[in-house]
Amino acid sequence: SKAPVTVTVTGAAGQIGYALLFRIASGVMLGPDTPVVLNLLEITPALKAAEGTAMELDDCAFPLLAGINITDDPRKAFDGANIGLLVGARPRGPGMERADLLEANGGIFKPQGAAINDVAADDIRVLVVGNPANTNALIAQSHAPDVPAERFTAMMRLDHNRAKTQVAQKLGVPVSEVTKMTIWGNHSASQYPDLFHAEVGGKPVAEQVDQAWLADTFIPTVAKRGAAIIDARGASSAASAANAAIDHINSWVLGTPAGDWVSSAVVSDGSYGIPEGLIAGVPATSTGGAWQVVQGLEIDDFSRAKIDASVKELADERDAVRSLGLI
Ligand code: NAX
Repeated sequence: SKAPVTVTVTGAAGQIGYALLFRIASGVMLGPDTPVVLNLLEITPALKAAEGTAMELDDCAFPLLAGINITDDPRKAFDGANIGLLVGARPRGPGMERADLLEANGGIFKPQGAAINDVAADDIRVLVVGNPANTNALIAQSHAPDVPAERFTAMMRLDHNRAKTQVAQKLGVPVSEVTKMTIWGNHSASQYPDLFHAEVGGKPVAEQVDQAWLADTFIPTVAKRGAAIIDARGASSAASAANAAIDHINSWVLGTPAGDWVSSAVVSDGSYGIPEGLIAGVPATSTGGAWQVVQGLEIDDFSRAKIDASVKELADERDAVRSLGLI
């Protein structure tokens, strides 16, 4: 049988971790033939809670779960890791300035990047979920000089899935009929969900909805969905975020379907005028375990302005972490 894949999950005792680990262990992320070892990284005060989650994982008797390790040491957690899901992050507290937030996250993602550099497996693939996800991914990537930069990604897939469902509900079609969705830029309120290239029935969605709905309802609904969930649930998105992380890794490792693409934040090669090195959401396919940016899409003035605004926010975040000495 196949050798187990080691999956490291940080923030494993948090609410996304709780929604994520059981599904990874069940085989939905890497497929029904791939055993997994779960390495759970937590801060010291949350180790006991992580142990509780591990007890429940044991109690599921998942046939594919080949082992669980729990630690508060990133160098143990990433030892031999093939996949890293970086979920644990420092949320913005009351009165916290942006620089404080970036600094606090630098304290998390710098050592994790360095540990990945030193002890992870050669094929390590990293998805950063913890916010600000794109910039946290940039921090980790910049501290892993021996790992190919393209192995560090950030999550746009929750926004992508949200956008697909908004379109499906608007047009009264199954979500599976919505293809070629793209979330450009930053996983933040500045993100740009693009309906000029998304298709239903082989035709651009933008031709099937009125411009006012697209600009004044659809885009803000997708961009502010996280806040709407908090308002309704009294807690931030967890199961949907975990689901999106699983989708992202599944697409990356097992490939995207022919004739479609997904949204992934990857290290920019300069495509679409996105400055090289920024980790920005783009349309992407995956084959052979590597992302390729979908090339050649025509970008009209409306989209150009939206993409540029979100990318500018990413460039500003990069400049801020650079001036703080975090990259
Ligand atoms: P929780 O607060 O429930 O869990 C976070 C966990 O991370 C805690 O158990 C904490 O002890 C742990 N942690 C903190 N610092 C750590 C460190 N240095 N090493 C290891 N573990 C550490 O948050 P949860 O709801 O699970 O959300 C986690 C992150 O995902 C947040 O940053 C959140 O903003 C982000 N999200 C990102 C999304 C995306 O689409 N990219 C959507 C959902 C979510 O909001």
